[in-house]
Amino acid sequence: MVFLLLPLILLVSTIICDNSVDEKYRINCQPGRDKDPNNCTKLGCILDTSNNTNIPLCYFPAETGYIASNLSNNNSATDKQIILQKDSNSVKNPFGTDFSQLNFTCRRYRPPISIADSTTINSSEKLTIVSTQNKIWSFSVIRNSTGAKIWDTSLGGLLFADQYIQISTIVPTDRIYGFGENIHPSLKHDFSQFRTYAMFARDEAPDSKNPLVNNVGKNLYGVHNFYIGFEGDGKAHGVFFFNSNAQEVTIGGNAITYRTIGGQIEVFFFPGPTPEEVVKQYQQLIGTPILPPYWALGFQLCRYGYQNVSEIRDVVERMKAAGIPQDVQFSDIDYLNQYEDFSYNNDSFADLPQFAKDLHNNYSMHLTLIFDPAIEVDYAPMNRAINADAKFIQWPRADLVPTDTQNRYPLIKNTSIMLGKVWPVRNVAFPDFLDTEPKTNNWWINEFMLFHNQVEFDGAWIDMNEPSNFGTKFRNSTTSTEKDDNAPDLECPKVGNDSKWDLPPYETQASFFYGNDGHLEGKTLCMIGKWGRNKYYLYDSKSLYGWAESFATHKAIRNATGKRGISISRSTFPSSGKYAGHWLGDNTARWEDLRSSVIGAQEFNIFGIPYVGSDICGFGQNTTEELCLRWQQMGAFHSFSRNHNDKNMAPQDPTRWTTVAAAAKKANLFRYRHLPYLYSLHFKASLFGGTVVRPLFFEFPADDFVHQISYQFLWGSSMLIIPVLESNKTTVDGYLPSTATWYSLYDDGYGQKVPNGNSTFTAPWDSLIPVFLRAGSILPRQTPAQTTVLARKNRFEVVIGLNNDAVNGHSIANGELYWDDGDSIPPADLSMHNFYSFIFSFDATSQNATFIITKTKTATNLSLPAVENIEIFGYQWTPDFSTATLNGNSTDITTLSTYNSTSQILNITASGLINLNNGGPTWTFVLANNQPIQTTTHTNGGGGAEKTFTILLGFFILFFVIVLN
Ligand code: MIG
Repeated sequence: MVFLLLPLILLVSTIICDNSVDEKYRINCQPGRDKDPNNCTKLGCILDTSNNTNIPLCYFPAETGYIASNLSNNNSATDKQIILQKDSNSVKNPFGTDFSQLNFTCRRYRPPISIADSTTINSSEKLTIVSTQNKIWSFSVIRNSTGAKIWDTSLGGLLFADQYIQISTIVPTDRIYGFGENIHPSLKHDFSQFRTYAMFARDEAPDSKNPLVNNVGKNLYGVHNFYIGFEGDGKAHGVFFFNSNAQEVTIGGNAITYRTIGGQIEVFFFPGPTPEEVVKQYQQLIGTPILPPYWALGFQLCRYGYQNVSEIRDVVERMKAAGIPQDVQFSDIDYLNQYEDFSYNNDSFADLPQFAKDLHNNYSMHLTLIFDPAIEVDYAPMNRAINADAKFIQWPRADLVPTDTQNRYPLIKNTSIMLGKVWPVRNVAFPDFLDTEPKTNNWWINEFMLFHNQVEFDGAWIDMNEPSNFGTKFRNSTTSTEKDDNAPDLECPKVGNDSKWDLPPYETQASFFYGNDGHLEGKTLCMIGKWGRNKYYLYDSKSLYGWAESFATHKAIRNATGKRGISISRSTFPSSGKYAGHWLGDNTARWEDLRSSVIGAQEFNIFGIPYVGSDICGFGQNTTEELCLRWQQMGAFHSFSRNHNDKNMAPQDPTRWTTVAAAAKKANLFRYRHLPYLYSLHFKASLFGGTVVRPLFFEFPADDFVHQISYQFLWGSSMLIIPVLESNKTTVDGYLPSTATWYSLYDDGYGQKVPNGNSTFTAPWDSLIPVFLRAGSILPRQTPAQTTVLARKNRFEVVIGLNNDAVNGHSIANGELYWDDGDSIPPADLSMHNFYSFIFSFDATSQNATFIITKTKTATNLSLPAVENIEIFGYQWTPDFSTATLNGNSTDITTLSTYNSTSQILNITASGLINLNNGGPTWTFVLANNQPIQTTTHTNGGGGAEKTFTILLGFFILFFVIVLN
């Protein structure tokens, strides 16, 4: 050993003299538990003896990596494979032996990875991969049109051992958004410190108060290794790192470093060039988001710790009496008999079946129930599973099975099922949702159907699917095990070769974050466990568990209910959005958590899961009146809008305080009025891909200021929301992008133009939070009601914000409506679904105003309420109501219509005004003006019109695979 060390030290001292790396391009050589500087140079890495804790002090030499063996200079690598050879002079992988040979391949889209929607791709923007060799081999991903480098791996650091893979890239700007699931202190990443975000699905409550410990952000429930980045000229691209092992990224300096402990490096690049196009392109790969049923956009109420059905009945009644719109009532695990899936407590929840019927019949409401994946191993559903040859996560070999535990349960004693322990008294088994045969999923679906025959639930809330397990221990560990327990703890192998799964050479921050006793098995099953009928180790695939359960439950809820249904999953992975929505997990009733939920919902829209929201008023700890009020106001603007509370916490449904009840009522009524718009956004995202709740930089990428904004967001391109997220405020500071014109949609100055730029907006408790309509937009809406089922029958309305940036004296606006029955199961190809779509356009001059509705798609057997109200902001002429015509025939609007020349709000109201069930495909409404009352004031332009979708897609996959000799 001494012999070997000497040359190493010599080598290292040379490196220190010659090769120190600028802070901005450093790659940490000691990311694990060992931070001892004395060990740094032994690794062949470079030690910086300063004490700046914001940068890596022990880092890889720049020449770390591979050499290409078949590369001519400046080679465009698009159509070829490059054989990479580990550079013998390069530093050794600290966490295993690097494979000596790698295959680098880059090529056009390769359709069938299991999550991919295959599609034909056509792109106006193109990316090229150029690989080069100086001392070591590296590559760049370059945008053809501008030459911008989206990725550039020339800083070195490529390592590839069996259980430690690393790649680093220089990024063009610090405008990088994404990666998850983590709590991020801001929407845009901060490159001023080297921050590492762990990605490994885990049952871990978000801590928004201390989101980073020593610059590490812990891994929450899901994994989304995807980001949107910007180049210097404002063009956006996307990068997806497709890998399901425990992994992490370090963001800092001018670079991003990826580390994963298995699988391969497979990277997808999306050329944009706008953020919304990036998301659409990403969804061409992972699938577009599920279309929720219309009722799932209504307000939802839940808590952990309802004692019985009558307590739930009471809260539903209180909500109704207070006039607070509510569509969905939940029940948490309280309803279960001994916490066993597909059962209900015959005492306290004996009334559950009748309650479900009453919700449907008497309240026009829906019921969502919780389902945990873990199945107690000695009751009827397990019996049926065994008989159906359904599979569960299992030990890979018989000698690993703890037979004393197994023997407790006659049903499974001869199996190698890996037994865990969750809520039920006895041990549990985890369904193999990646079963290579359909047996397990069919059994799950059948259980849903059988249970639905008893309780007519409508939605499925799938929790604990990281999967979460309580009290996992190491076999032979010093921690004592309680053998006489009702359900022995799971123990994972800690010694010998089998320990390589839970104790790999590099455990990732997913373990290090949780102290010296934390390892990969923490709060979950042993990594040696296998599923996919004994095909995949959890080590490689555990982060897919929530995805797989979502896939199965999506089918189960539809088969059981015969309707569209919806599932909400705690653990997610890319393409989960195709099957389920997500709630942001066990937050705390703190202002920090309210704030971080605003970032979280925007990020999940980027990840392709737009049906997302937080536990309104906060899950853990007792909330306060003010926090709950502000959270109800903000949460009314998240697609999944649910108040949820932990067991033993004081009740926090909005009726608990008169102020909160009033605020929730007001916010929900606003939401319900605008649901046709929100639903249309979801519909379009499902059809074409894209976001629903949208960060401001999506719409205004050229505005430098919006890149700093974390806490405002948009509905689509047309509605901007500025929530109040701090205590003791009756105003909120906000920013309205100056390339658009904005109208107030809330109490203060309703219908009036609002100055753009930075402002302070009024926001007392009894007002809506500030909401603005982008000029140039038309939003479909509908008179609200107590539930969406009732509201859907009410008249349609439209609100129009005129863009008065006159082109030849025209004031214009545009919009869309997508409409279906809201509850039926659409075909896999949503474009074949039975739905209506309409385009709205409005064009006014000093002479007259023309409002045109064009039906672009017709549904059968679906009648639509009439459009009976048209509200127009920024109308600068006095109309003559007697001149109104529809399709050339005079129509009477004189009784109820109004025009206010001061506010410039024109309100056209008439019963049965535009009947969309008859005639068409075009309805043209015209109204003449009397005379101009004032000259046009010029405002800044910027249309809010939804852009027509064009598929611009051309991305490359890079991936490295081990060359098998
Ligand atoms: O270990 O079902 O995130 O929403 O109320 C806690 C009880 C299990 C965690 C979920 C939370 C739910 C709770 N569950």
